[in-house]
Amino acid sequence: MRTHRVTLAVILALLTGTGAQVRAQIPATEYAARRSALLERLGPGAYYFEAAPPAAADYLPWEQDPDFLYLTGHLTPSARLVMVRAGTGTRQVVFIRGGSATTSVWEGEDRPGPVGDTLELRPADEYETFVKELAAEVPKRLVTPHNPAQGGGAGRLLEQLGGLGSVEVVNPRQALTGLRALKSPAEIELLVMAGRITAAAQREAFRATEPGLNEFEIQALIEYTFRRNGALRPGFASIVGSGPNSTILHYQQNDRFMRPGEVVVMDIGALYEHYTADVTRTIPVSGIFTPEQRAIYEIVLAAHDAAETVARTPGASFREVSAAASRVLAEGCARLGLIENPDAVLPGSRRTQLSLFYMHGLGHGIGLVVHDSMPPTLEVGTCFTIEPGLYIRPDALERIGEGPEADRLRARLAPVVARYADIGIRIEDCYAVTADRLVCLSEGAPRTVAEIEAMMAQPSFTTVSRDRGLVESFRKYAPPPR
Ligand SMILES: [Mn+2]
Repeated sequence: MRTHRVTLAVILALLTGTGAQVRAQIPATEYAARRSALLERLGPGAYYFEAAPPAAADYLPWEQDPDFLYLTGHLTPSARLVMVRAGTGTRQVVFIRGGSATTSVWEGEDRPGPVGDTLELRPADEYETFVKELAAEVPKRLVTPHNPAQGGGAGRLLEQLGGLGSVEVVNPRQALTGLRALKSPAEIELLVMAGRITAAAQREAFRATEPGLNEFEIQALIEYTFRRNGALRPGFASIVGSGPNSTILHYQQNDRFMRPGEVVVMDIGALYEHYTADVTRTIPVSGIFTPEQRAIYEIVLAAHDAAETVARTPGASFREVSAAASRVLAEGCARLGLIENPDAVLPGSRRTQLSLFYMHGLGHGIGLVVHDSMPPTLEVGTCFTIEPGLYIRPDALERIGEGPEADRLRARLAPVVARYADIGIRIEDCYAVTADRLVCLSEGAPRTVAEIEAMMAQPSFTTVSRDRGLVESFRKYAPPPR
């Protein structure tokens, strides 16, 4: 409790960029605690985890396996973690490749794991000897996410313990998902930084967006803002979708020239020390919302607010948070005539009419991956997103179904769908539940219509250095505009 209270002050200082200088990182003791928690949950046996293999070619970027990173903090490819719990004793060993003069030249020195960790470090080529010397009293239980039947390090360990049939093989996936669902104060600090940087990128994008720019120019500005503030890279493929692309949920070509009178959806997240934020804003390309865009926007914003209000209630379940948002979306769509009434379903189906325009869940956990695990109720340590959206795609009419009743509904909705066609709106923020309150990690990104329009009127530093001729020449290669 006390730790969380101290941490809230730190979080607020980080959010506002004031106060104590904090080196945000996961302490070695925390890695040890994560491994102990896993051993506690899954009991005696031999545990085997493998780092991600090297990239397919040495000029390609490499990423560590999230579970391996979670348990060790090591950023070395092909490393192995072996833990043995037998009787009252536990051994924890990491096998890493020994640096050679050649790897130093090509790849630099290996980054060691967290300073002060209690893990025993051994060179990779001692693995075989270690396995052979494993005491006979090791329980015949192998905990590993890897398939030992496929050989490799896990297979070798299985063989030593007695082989398939005589050894119980346990997949730790579910236990790790449970552990990773709740974030520690140190993890929340990293997510705070990820959220702050992502919000800064949204603000730069607001200032720069204008008709005639290409989506990739906004993407470049966003990712430039990530890196120049210390983020490693985007935590997932950046989505910058204008006009009809605003209604494609996971659009990522980002190569269309934006036109006046359209909206642009920007769904982005900075990866900071391997923890990713996830923040979406939707803005009018021309700087002012049209009445139609604004009508949809205000519904999504109201749904977002309703969800956030429920999320602030101690002990709320995410299902309740989600239901609050769906209700507001349905009522708003009914008001505009996009659906017949808030509870209306599709003819001959149990699916709601709202699902024609809102096709995804309200949110998800965030952490080492953008869709990380989270518990069903918002306990202290839960880090998650709220992201309602409405997407008015002309093909919604085709998804109504077949038959006379469907045809009648299609005819009734067609003019309304035509009026709001190609408007896609998503508003997404990320949150952390602390002992004191729900902290919005992305509050630096303006959200209301007035705030957005005011910020879009501000000058951007990028306009001066844009090479218009170079960018315009892309039209020659771009797909024909819709
Ligand atoms: Mn998301």
